[in-house]
Amino acid sequence: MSVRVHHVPFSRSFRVLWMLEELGLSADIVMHSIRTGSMRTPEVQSISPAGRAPAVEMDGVTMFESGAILEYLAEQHPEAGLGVAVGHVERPRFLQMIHFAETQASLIEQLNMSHVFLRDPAMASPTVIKLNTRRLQATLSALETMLESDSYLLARGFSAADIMMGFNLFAASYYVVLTDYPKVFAYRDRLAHRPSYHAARAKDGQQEFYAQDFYPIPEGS
Ligand SMILES: N[C@@H](CCC(=O)N[C@@H](CS)C(=O)NCC(=O)O)C(=O)O
Repeated sequence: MSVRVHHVPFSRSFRVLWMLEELGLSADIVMHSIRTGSMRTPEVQSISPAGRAPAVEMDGVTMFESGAILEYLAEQHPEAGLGVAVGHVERPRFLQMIHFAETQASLIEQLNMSHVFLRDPAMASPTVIKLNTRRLQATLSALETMLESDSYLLARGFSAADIMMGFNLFAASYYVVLTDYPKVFAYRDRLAHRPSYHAARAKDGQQEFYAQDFYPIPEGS
């Protein structure tokens, strides 16, 4: 399969790089930057009209939306066992977790906007930051109740849903103390030990968002 990925380091397009490593597929990776707006070109927007990463071409098929791309790749490569077939007892949970990952990612995105993307940090609302942090914490509490020890999101084992969620957990820890969620913390560690994760990180590029390791809720919120 010939694959071209428009990628922003440490963004949701990392999920595609990770999935490709799980599948043993190589890709032509085109690097972009959110700060320079380099996704807003006719070439990228012909694939992803909103100019967002990931935007991919796979054997002439173009797609955006990381969850849809991962589901498609899993369907194209059923032998890898990274998707769940229609009719399988775990199909509802698979779909649920793919989409829940985006509920969580949207909260991280809001926090990124408040903490790292505004030109003047004084423009951010401490109240909104507090609310979004609490909402992010609620998604992690939910995940904590859904995870078993020594497991992935599905009882049948590692799947594309873990890639969707796993990416988030490396970004969430800039805003929440992940050790407050022991099963989630152990789960992230489990994911981080997968060779595919390391191989994808080696291709990810330098993140240009975070200037510190942790961004607490501001005083006075
Ligand atoms: N739900 C979409 C979200 C895509 C998205 O918003 N990507 C961000 C990077 S994580 C982006 O390209 N942002 C560009 C911008 O905000 O200008 C997905 O999962 O692919």
